[in-house]
Amino acid sequence: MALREIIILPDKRLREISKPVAEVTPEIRKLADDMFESMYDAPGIGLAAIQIAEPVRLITMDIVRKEGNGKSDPRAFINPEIVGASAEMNVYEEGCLSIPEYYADVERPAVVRIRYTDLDGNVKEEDADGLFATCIQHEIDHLDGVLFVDHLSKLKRAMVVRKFEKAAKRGIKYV
Ligand code: K1U
Ligand code: ZN
Repeated sequence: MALREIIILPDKRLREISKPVAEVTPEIRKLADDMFESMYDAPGIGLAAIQIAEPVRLITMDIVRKEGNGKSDPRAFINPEIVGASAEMNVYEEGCLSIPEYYADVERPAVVRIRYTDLDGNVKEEDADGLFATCIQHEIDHLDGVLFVDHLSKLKRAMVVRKFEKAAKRGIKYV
């Protein structure tokens, strides 16, 4: 396993559309291991491969760790797709490891049905609700070059992007 650097706004690679994984190879499993290590270290509850500059459709997640009760449920999603969404919406205050120290309310479908391949190569389908629904939608957005600030008003998004552009020019590093 290796700790990898998480890329930060305004890095243009965050806007790339990630490529599907053709086969679950040892390289993909190694990438997932690196992502788990980097996600736990950050710390975060989710990570898309593009956040460590790997433009492939792979996500890691552990929403159980958030409770801080010593339990964990590491999960990996390969080529995840949303195949259904509820009309009911939910608002959650989101954060992003690629936009450090900025949080904002985002409205998304409360329940989504997802299809994905697991690390054993099995195609699976399941319903996601609560934080799982929020997090999987946030991470799938990353695979399509979309950031949670894109769901905010133009003014709010412009303010955040400008702040991070200025910080990058001044060489300010978020650790
Ligand atoms: O994709 C990412 O940038 C990770 C992001 C996932 C996410 C959080 C909240 C709503 C939607 C998606 C994070 O993990 S931000 C950090 C965070 O939420 C957290 C960190 C430590 C403990 C608990 C939560
Ligand atoms: Zn994010």
